[in-house]
Amino acid sequence: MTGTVTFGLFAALALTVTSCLAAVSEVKTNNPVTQKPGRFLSLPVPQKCSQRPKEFNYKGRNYFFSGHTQQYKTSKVDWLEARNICREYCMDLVSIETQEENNLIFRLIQQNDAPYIWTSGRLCDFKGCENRSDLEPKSVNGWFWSATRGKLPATNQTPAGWTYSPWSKTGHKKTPQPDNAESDINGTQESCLSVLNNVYGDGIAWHDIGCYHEKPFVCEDSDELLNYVAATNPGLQL
Ligand SMILES: [Ca+2]
Ligand SMILES: [Ca+2]
Repeated sequence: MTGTVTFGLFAALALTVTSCLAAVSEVKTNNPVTQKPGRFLSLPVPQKCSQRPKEFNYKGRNYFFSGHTQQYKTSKVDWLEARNICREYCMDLVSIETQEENNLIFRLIQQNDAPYIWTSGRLCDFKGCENRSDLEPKSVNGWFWSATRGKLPATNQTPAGWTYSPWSKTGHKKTPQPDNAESDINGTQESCLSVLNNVYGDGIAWHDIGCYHEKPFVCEDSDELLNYVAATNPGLQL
């Protein structure tokens, strides 16, 4: 029984690492402007998990905004670095599954006048995403939350259970997001999901952005990493 549980945890972790390696190789190969070779997904650090910042709790998960921590108060980092900072705390970049959770994040941005934040949203445009008809067209059906590997609703309609679409109606090209606008400028794919605060006179809204851009971030508890660290560190307070 214990063996099965342990195997499950390792399998889950291996899957995370595998999907991340694919993401890393994508960042490296598709963004020549911003190549940072040899970057991998960070593993959780039990002591950091135990002492992770718990700014607020929603439906049993803790969150924090980097701008509210001593250590990352003024930090702006690229998407992968942001994920890795969160992951060392047994968290990951925020995944926004519901309108209620989105409202919480929008309010956090508004109250702090934050210009933008990273989320774990990612376009499945790397190795392993080919030949997946269910993800086509990619700009509509190809987005997922890296933290949970859950798929995002189609980007061109109001998600089921929501009263508005979180994606901006405008951007650099004055067309609805996601627009992959930077591709036309320098060939960089806009493969990461950021919430921008009125950058295009569009209020607080979701945008696809090149993953190399440096931004503050919001971390959310990762069930997967917390379960893994709990199972491998009996008695650790999490
Ligand atoms: Ca979430
Ligand atoms: Ca865009």
